Amino acid sequence: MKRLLLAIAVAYVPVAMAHGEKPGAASAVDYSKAEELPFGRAADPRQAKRTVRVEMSDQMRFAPAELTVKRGEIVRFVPVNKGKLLHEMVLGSMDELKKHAELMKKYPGMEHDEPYMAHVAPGKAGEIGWQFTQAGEFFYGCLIPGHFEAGMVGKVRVVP
Ligand SMILES: [Cu+2]
Repeated sequence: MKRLLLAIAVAYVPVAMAHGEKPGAASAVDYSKAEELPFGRAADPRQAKRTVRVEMSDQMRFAPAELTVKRGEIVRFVPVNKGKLLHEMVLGSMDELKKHAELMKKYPGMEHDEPYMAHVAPGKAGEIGWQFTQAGEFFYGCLIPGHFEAGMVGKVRVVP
């Protein structure tokens, strides 16, 4: 099943991080080789001038549910799980998130791990370093089956 996801998501896998490296191994990642995706690229969270703490709740909400960043800005996201359920923060376009959510529904046990997502256990915090290289509207969603559909989605407005 992982294979199926990879086949579908292959265009979105930054080469340098495609082999199961965890956030803890970030120092070993060559971010200069991170693939440019339609919604930006993986970036070293230590280079971020801005940290955005995003709380995730069992009410199926992100807080904040909306933020504005400047094009080119590197953001260090710290998703914090305030609930009792597993939640995740996945960055992407609305189209990609919807497709991915469908896939998760079809294959609930599916493992997925990419630099633009963080799975966060109850009471824990994760980290995503991301550079928004394109202006436009992008999103973050929780793709645990049922959560996205319940409205667990937030918006990133990237201004030029
Ligand atoms: Cu969730």
